[in-house]
Amino acid sequence: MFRTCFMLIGLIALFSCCVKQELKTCTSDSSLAGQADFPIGAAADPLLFSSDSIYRHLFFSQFSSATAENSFKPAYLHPEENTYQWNEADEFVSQCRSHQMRVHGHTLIWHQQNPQWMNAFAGSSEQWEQMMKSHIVSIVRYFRPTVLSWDVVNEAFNEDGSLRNTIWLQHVGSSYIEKAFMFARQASPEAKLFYNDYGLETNPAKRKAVLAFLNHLRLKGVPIDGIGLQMHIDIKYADASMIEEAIYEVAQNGYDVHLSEVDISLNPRGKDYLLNAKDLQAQAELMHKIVRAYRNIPLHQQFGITFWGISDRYSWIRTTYNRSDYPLLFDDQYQPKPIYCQLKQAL
Ligand code: 9MR
Repeated sequence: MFRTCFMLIGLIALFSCCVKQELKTCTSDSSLAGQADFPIGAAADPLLFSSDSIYRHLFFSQFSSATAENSFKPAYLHPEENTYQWNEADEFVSQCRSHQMRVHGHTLIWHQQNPQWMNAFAGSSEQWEQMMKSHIVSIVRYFRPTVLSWDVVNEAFNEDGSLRNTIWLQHVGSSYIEKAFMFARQASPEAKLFYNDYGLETNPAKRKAVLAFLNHLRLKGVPIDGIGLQMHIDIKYADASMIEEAIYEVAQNGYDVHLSEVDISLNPRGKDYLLNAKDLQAQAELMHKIVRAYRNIPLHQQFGITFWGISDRYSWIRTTYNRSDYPLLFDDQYQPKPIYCQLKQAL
Protein backbone atom coordinates (compact mmCIF):
# COMPACT_ATOMS: atom_id res chain seq x y z
CA MET A 1 0.00 0.00 0.00
CA PHE A 2 2.76 2.43 1.09
CA ARG A 3 4.79 1.41 -1.92
CA THR A 4 1.94 2.20 -4.31
CA CYS A 5 1.47 5.56 -2.55
CA PHE A 6 5.15 6.47 -2.93
CA MET A 7 5.11 5.42 -6.55
CA LEU A 8 2.07 7.58 -7.16
CA ILE A 9 3.65 10.59 -5.45
CA GLY A 10 6.81 10.00 -7.45
CA LEU A 11 4.88 9.89 -10.69
CA ILE A 12 2.99 13.09 -9.83
CA ALA A 13 6.27 14.83 -8.97
CA LEU A 14 7.83 13.66 -12.24
CA PHE A 15 4.79 14.82 -14.22
CA SER A 16 4.71 18.28 -12.64
CA CYS A 17 8.46 18.59 -13.18
CA CYS A 18 7.95 17.83 -16.90
CA VAL A 19 5.12 20.31 -17.14
CA LYS A 20 7.29 22.94 -15.46
CA GLN A 21 10.12 22.11 -17.82
CA GLU A 22 7.77 22.50 -20.77
CA LEU A 23 6.50 25.83 -19.43
CA LYS A 24 10.00 26.98 -18.77
CA THR A 25 11.04 26.47 -22.38
CA CYS A 26 7.87 28.24 -23.44
CA THR A 27 8.42 31.54 -21.68
CA SER A 28 10.20 34.27 -23.54
CA ASP A 29 12.58 34.86 -20.62
CA SER A 30 15.50 33.41 -22.55
CA SER A 31 16.18 34.36 -26.13
CA LEU A 32 15.66 32.41 -29.33
CA ALA A 33 18.98 33.68 -30.60
CA GLY A 34 20.80 32.31 -27.57
CA GLN A 35 19.44 28.88 -28.36
CA ALA A 36 20.48 28.71 -32.03
CA ASP A 37 23.68 27.83 -33.88
CA PHE A 38 22.70 30.20 -36.70
CA PRO A 39 21.22 33.73 -36.74
CA ILE A 40 17.55 34.07 -35.86
CA GLY A 41 16.01 37.20 -37.28
CA ALA A 42 12.87 39.24 -37.56
CA ALA A 43 11.67 41.99 -39.84
CA ALA A 44 10.80 45.15 -37.95
CA ASP A 45 9.31 48.57 -38.40
CA PRO A 46 11.61 51.07 -36.67
CA LEU A 47 8.76 53.56 -36.22
CA LEU A 48 7.24 51.12 -33.72
CA PHE A 49 10.34 51.14 -31.52
CA SER A 50 9.36 54.43 -29.90
CA SER A 51 5.60 53.83 -29.75
CA ASP A 52 5.58 50.21 -28.57
CA SER A 53 8.04 49.30 -25.85
CA ILE A 54 7.14 45.59 -25.68
CA TYR A 55 7.62 45.22 -29.43
CA ARG A 56 10.96 46.91 -29.12
CA HIS A 57 11.97 44.78 -26.16
CA LEU A 58 11.07 41.51 -27.91
CA PHE A 59 12.87 42.48 -31.08
CA PHE A 60 16.12 43.37 -29.36
CA SER A 61 16.04 40.60 -26.78
CA GLN A 62 14.95 37.60 -28.87
CA PHE A 63 16.69 37.98 -32.22
CA SER A 64 20.24 38.20 -33.52
CA SER A 65 19.53 39.29 -37.09
CA ALA A 66 17.45 42.24 -38.29
CA THR A 67 15.72 43.09 -41.54
CA ALA A 68 13.86 46.36 -41.98
CA GLU A 69 10.37 45.43 -43.18
CA ASN A 70 10.23 48.48 -45.45
CA SER A 71 12.85 51.12 -44.63
CA PHE A 72 15.52 49.81 -47.05
CA LYS A 73 13.25 49.63 -50.06
CA PRO A 74 13.86 51.96 -53.01
CA ALA A 75 10.83 54.19 -52.32
CA TYR A 76 12.19 54.87 -48.83
CA LEU A 77 15.92 55.19 -49.51
CA HIS A 78 15.86 56.77 -52.94
CA PRO A 79 12.77 59.02 -53.16
CA GLU A 80 14.14 61.32 -55.90
CA GLU A 81 16.66 60.58 -58.61
CA ASN A 82 19.37 62.66 -56.98
CA THR A 83 18.23 62.34 -53.38
CA TYR A 84 18.79 59.56 -50.91
CA GLN A 85 17.03 59.59 -47.57
CA TRP A 86 19.01 57.66 -45.04
CA ASN A 87 17.57 58.77 -41.67
CA GLU A 88 15.10 55.97 -40.97
CA ALA A 89 17.43 53.21 -42.15
CA ASP A 90 20.39 54.78 -40.33
CA GLU A 91 18.47 54.84 -37.08
CA PHE A 92 17.46 51.20 -37.60
CA VAL A 93 21.06 50.14 -38.27
CA SER A 94 22.43 52.03 -35.32
CA GLN A 95 19.89 50.57 -32.87
CA CYS A 96 20.47 47.06 -34.19
CA ARG A 97 24.22 47.41 -34.03
CA SER A 98 24.07 48.71 -30.48
CA HIS A 99 22.33 45.41 -29.65
CA GLN A 100 24.99 43.41 -31.55
CA MET A 101 22.50 42.34 -34.23
CA ARG A 102 23.40 41.57 -37.81
CA VAL A 103 21.52 43.76 -40.30
CA HIS A 104 20.38 42.24 -43.60
CA GLY A 105 19.52 44.67 -46.43
CA HIS A 106 16.14 44.17 -48.13
CA THR A 107 15.87 44.97 -51.06
CA LEU A 108 17.77 46.66 -53.91
CA ILE A 109 15.91 45.69 -57.10
CA TRP A 110 12.19 44.86 -57.04
CA HIS A 111 9.05 45.65 -59.00
CA GLN A 112 7.17 47.03 -55.97
CA GLN A 113 7.76 49.95 -53.60
CA ASN A 114 9.78 51.83 -56.17
CA PRO A 115 9.68 55.64 -56.15
CA GLN A 116 7.55 57.33 -58.76
CA TRP A 117 10.55 58.83 -60.58
CA MET A 118 12.09 55.37 -61.02
CA ASN A 119 8.96 53.86 -62.55
CA ALA A 120 8.68 56.86 -64.88
CA PHE A 121 12.39 57.08 -65.75
CA ALA A 122 12.82 57.93 -69.44
CA GLY A 123 16.03 56.83 -71.08
CA SER A 124 17.76 54.35 -73.32
CA SER A 125 18.61 50.88 -72.02
CA GLU A 126 22.18 52.13 -71.33
CA GLN A 127 20.75 54.97 -69.25
CA TRP A 128 18.49 52.56 -67.38
CA GLU A 129 21.50 50.37 -66.66
CA GLN A 130 23.46 53.39 -65.41
CA MET A 131 20.55 54.41 -63.22
CA MET A 132 20.28 50.87 -61.79
CA LYS A 133 24.03 50.79 -61.18
CA SER A 134 24.08 54.11 -59.42
CA HIS A 135 21.09 53.08 -57.23
CA ILE A 136 22.73 49.81 -56.18
CA VAL A 137 26.26 51.11 -55.74
CA SER A 138 25.21 54.19 -53.74
CA ILE A 139 23.13 52.16 -51.29
CA VAL A 140 25.50 49.23 -50.85
CA ARG A 141 28.50 51.57 -50.40
CA TYR A 142 26.67 53.79 -47.99
CA PHE A 143 25.92 50.96 -45.59
CA ARG A 144 29.30 49.31 -45.90
CA PRO A 145 30.76 47.88 -43.69
CA THR A 146 27.81 47.52 -41.30
CA VAL A 147 25.33 45.90 -43.68
CA LEU A 148 27.11 42.92 -45.18
CA SER A 149 24.29 40.99 -46.83
CA TRP A 150 21.71 42.08 -49.39
CA ASP A 151 18.66 40.85 -51.21
CA VAL A 152 20.00 42.15 -54.50
CA VAL A 153 17.06 41.06 -56.65
CA ASN A 154 13.64 40.25 -55.25
CA GLU A 155 10.80 38.26 -56.87
CA ALA A 156 12.01 38.36 -60.47
CA PHE A 157 10.17 35.21 -61.57
CA ASN A 158 6.55 34.25 -62.26
CA GLU A 159 4.91 31.12 -60.85
CA ASP A 160 5.72 29.18 -64.04
CA GLY A 161 9.40 30.06 -63.82
CA SER A 162 9.42 32.68 -66.59
CA LEU A 163 10.88 36.12 -65.96
CA ARG A 164 8.43 38.62 -64.47
CA ASN A 165 7.65 41.58 -66.66
CA THR A 166 9.15 44.36 -64.51
CA ILE A 167 10.50 47.81 -65.36
CA TRP A 168 13.98 46.28 -65.16
CA LEU A 169 13.24 43.51 -67.64
CA GLN A 170 11.52 45.97 -69.97
CA HIS A 171 14.26 48.59 -69.97
CA VAL A 172 17.54 46.83 -69.17
CA GLY A 173 16.62 43.42 -70.61
CA SER A 174 17.01 39.93 -69.16
CA SER A 175 20.65 40.62 -68.23
CA TYR A 176 19.46 42.98 -65.49
CA ILE A 177 19.72 40.23 -62.87
CA GLU A 178 23.36 39.41 -63.51
CA LYS A 179 24.19 43.10 -63.83
CA ALA A 180 22.55 43.86 -60.49
CA PHE A 181 24.71 41.24 -58.77
CA MET A 182 27.87 42.48 -60.49
CA PHE A 183 27.18 46.08 -59.38
CA ALA A 184 26.49 44.99 -55.81
CA ARG A 185 29.77 43.05 -55.78
CA GLN A 186 31.68 46.05 -57.14
CA ALA A 187 30.31 48.11 -54.27
CA SER A 188 31.07 45.54 -51.60
CA PRO A 189 33.58 42.77 -52.23
CA GLU A 190 32.77 41.10 -48.92
CA ALA A 191 28.95 41.20 -48.81
CA LYS A 192 26.77 38.08 -49.12
CA LEU A 193 24.52 38.60 -52.11
CA PHE A 194 21.10 36.94 -52.27
CA TYR A 195 18.35 36.27 -54.75
CA ASN A 196 15.09 36.34 -52.75
CA ASP A 197 11.64 35.02 -53.76
CA TYR A 198 8.38 33.53 -52.52
CA GLY A 199 6.88 30.19 -53.55
CA LEU A 200 10.29 28.57 -54.10
CA GLU A 201 9.55 26.31 -51.15
CA THR A 202 6.16 25.10 -52.35
CA ASN A 203 6.33 25.37 -56.14
CA PRO A 204 9.01 22.98 -57.47
CA ALA A 205 8.57 24.17 -61.07
CA LYS A 206 9.36 27.75 -60.11
CA ARG A 207 12.25 26.67 -57.89
CA LYS A 208 13.82 24.50 -60.58
CA ALA A 209 13.57 27.29 -63.14
CA VAL A 210 15.11 29.81 -60.75
CA LEU A 211 17.90 27.41 -59.81
CA ALA A 212 18.66 26.68 -63.47
CA PHE A 213 18.76 30.41 -64.24
CA LEU A 214 20.97 31.31 -61.27
CA ASN A 215 23.27 28.29 -61.76
CA HIS A 216 23.83 29.39 -65.33
CA LEU A 217 24.78 32.89 -64.14
CA ARG A 218 27.08 31.49 -61.50
CA LEU A 219 28.90 29.43 -64.11
CA LYS A 220 29.60 32.68 -65.92
CA GLY A 221 31.08 34.10 -62.70
CA VAL A 222 28.12 36.14 -61.46
CA PRO A 223 28.51 36.52 -57.68
CA ILE A 224 25.35 35.00 -56.22
CA ASP A 225 26.04 33.70 -52.73
CA GLY A 226 22.66 32.64 -51.51
CA ILE A 227 18.96 32.23 -52.04
CA GLY A 228 16.25 33.60 -49.80
CA LEU A 229 13.28 31.27 -49.49
CA GLN A 230 10.71 33.74 -48.20
CA MET A 231 8.48 31.02 -46.75
CA HIS A 232 5.14 32.81 -46.57
CA ILE A 233 3.34 29.52 -46.09
CA ASP A 234 0.29 28.12 -44.34
CA ILE A 235 -0.72 25.09 -42.33
CA LYS A 236 -1.92 23.10 -45.29
CA TYR A 237 1.75 22.24 -45.90
CA ALA A 238 1.61 20.34 -42.60
CA ASP A 239 3.61 17.33 -43.75
CA ALA A 240 6.47 19.69 -44.70
CA SER A 241 7.96 17.28 -47.23
CA MET A 242 7.88 19.82 -50.08
CA ILE A 243 9.52 22.42 -47.90
CA GLU A 244 12.20 20.04 -46.68
CA GLU A 245 12.96 19.09 -50.28
CA ALA A 246 13.30 22.76 -51.23
CA ILE A 247 15.73 23.50 -48.40
CA TYR A 248 17.91 20.50 -49.31
CA GLU A 249 17.82 21.23 -53.03
CA VAL A 250 18.93 24.84 -52.67
CA ALA A 251 21.73 23.80 -50.32
CA GLN A 252 22.83 20.97 -52.63
CA ASN A 253 23.13 23.47 -55.44
CA GLY A 254 25.72 25.24 -53.33
CA TYR A 255 23.85 28.32 -52.13
CA ASP A 256 23.62 29.76 -48.63
CA VAL A 257 20.02 29.33 -47.54
CA HIS A 258 18.12 32.15 -45.87
CA LEU A 259 14.58 31.39 -44.74
CA SER A 260 14.04 35.07 -45.18
CA GLU A 261 10.43 36.07 -44.45
CA VAL A 262 8.88 33.22 -42.51
CA ASP A 263 5.26 33.30 -41.42
CA ILE A 264 2.68 30.51 -41.30
CA SER A 265 -0.87 31.54 -42.03
CA LEU A 266 -3.75 29.80 -40.25
CA ASN A 267 -6.46 31.25 -42.46
CA PRO A 268 -5.12 31.32 -46.02
CA ARG A 269 -8.55 31.36 -47.63
CA GLY A 270 -9.53 34.45 -45.69
CA LYS A 271 -12.83 33.09 -44.38
CA ASP A 272 -14.49 33.98 -41.08
CA TYR A 273 -12.09 32.36 -38.73
CA LEU A 274 -12.05 31.34 -35.10
CA LEU A 275 -8.59 30.83 -33.67
CA ASN A 276 -8.29 27.33 -32.19
CA ALA A 277 -5.77 25.14 -30.39
CA LYS A 278 -5.64 22.57 -33.19
CA ASP A 279 -4.43 25.06 -35.78
CA LEU A 280 -1.94 26.62 -33.37
CA GLN A 281 -0.54 23.16 -32.76
CA ALA A 282 -0.36 22.42 -36.50
CA GLN A 283 1.50 25.70 -37.00
CA ALA A 284 3.94 24.80 -34.23
CA GLU A 285 4.59 21.31 -35.57
CA LEU A 286 5.20 22.58 -39.07
CA MET A 287 7.73 25.07 -37.72
CA HIS A 288 9.44 22.28 -35.83
CA LYS A 289 9.81 20.20 -39.02
CA ILE A 290 11.17 23.15 -40.98
CA VAL A 291 13.83 23.89 -38.37
CA ARG A 292 14.86 20.24 -38.22
CA ALA A 293 15.32 20.21 -42.00
CA TYR A 294 17.21 23.50 -41.88
CA ARG A 295 19.57 22.13 -39.27
CA ASN A 296 20.39 19.22 -41.55
CA ILE A 297 22.06 21.36 -44.20
CA PRO A 298 25.74 22.20 -43.68
CA LEU A 299 26.25 24.83 -40.97
CA HIS A 300 28.19 27.13 -43.29
CA GLN A 301 25.13 27.36 -45.57
CA GLN A 302 22.75 28.27 -42.74
CA PHE A 303 22.53 32.02 -43.23
CA GLY A 304 19.63 32.15 -40.79
CA ILE A 305 15.90 32.05 -40.27
CA THR A 306 14.12 35.40 -40.34
CA PHE A 307 10.46 35.86 -39.36
CA TRP A 308 8.40 38.46 -41.19
CA GLY A 309 7.43 40.26 -38.02
CA ILE A 310 7.25 39.58 -34.32
CA SER A 311 3.66 39.69 -33.13
CA ASP A 312 0.46 38.78 -34.99
CA ARG A 313 -0.72 42.27 -34.08
CA TYR A 314 1.30 43.92 -36.86
CA SER A 315 1.50 41.17 -39.48
CA TRP A 316 1.42 42.42 -43.08
CA ILE A 317 -1.09 39.64 -43.83
CA ARG A 318 -3.84 41.29 -41.81
CA THR A 319 -3.45 44.66 -43.46
CA THR A 320 -2.73 43.42 -46.98
CA TYR A 321 -5.52 40.83 -47.18
CA ASN A 322 -7.85 42.31 -44.59
CA ARG A 323 -8.38 38.98 -42.88
CA SER A 324 -7.97 37.62 -39.38
CA ASP A 325 -4.80 35.60 -39.21
CA TYR A 326 -2.17 34.57 -36.68
CA PRO A 327 1.03 33.80 -38.59
CA LEU A 328 3.83 34.80 -36.19
CA LEU A 329 5.61 33.74 -32.98
CA PHE A 330 3.92 36.06 -30.48
CA ASP A 331 0.19 36.68 -30.10
CA ASP A 332 -1.58 40.03 -30.00
CA GLN A 333 -0.73 40.43 -26.32
CA TYR A 334 2.91 39.49 -27.00
CA GLN A 335 2.60 36.11 -25.33
CA PRO A 336 4.71 33.35 -26.90
CA LYS A 337 2.57 30.96 -28.95
CA PRO A 338 3.02 27.19 -29.38
CA ILE A 339 5.02 27.92 -32.54
CA TYR A 340 7.50 29.86 -30.41
CA CYS A 341 7.89 26.92 -28.02
CA GLN A 342 8.33 24.39 -30.79
CA LEU A 343 10.83 26.60 -32.55
CA LYS A 344 12.84 26.92 -29.39
CA GLN A 345 12.79 23.20 -28.85
CA ALA A 346 13.88 22.49 -32.40
CA LEU A 347 16.82 24.92 -32.36
O1 9MR B 1 5.63 43.55 -45.09
C1 9MR B 1 5.71 44.47 -46.15
C2 9MR B 1 4.51 45.39 -46.12
O2 9MR B 1 4.55 46.22 -44.99
C3 9MR B 1 4.48 46.23 -47.38
O3 9MR B 1 3.28 46.98 -47.40
C4 9MR B 1 4.54 45.31 -48.60
C5 9MR B 1 4.51 46.08 -49.91
O4 9MR B 1 4.43 45.19 -50.96
O5 9MR B 1 5.75 44.56 -48.55
C6 9MR B 1 5.76 43.69 -47.46
O6 9MR B 1 6.92 42.88 -47.47
C7 9MR B 1 7.08 42.04 -48.60
C8 9MR B 1 8.57 41.87 -48.81
O7 9MR B 1 9.17 43.12 -48.96
C9 9MR B 1 8.85 41.01 -50.04
N1 9MR B 1 8.17 39.74 -49.96
C10 9MR B 1 6.74 39.79 -49.64
C11 9MR B 1 6.52 40.62 -48.38
C12 9MR B 1 5.05 40.60 -48.00
O8 9MR B 1 4.29 41.21 -49.00
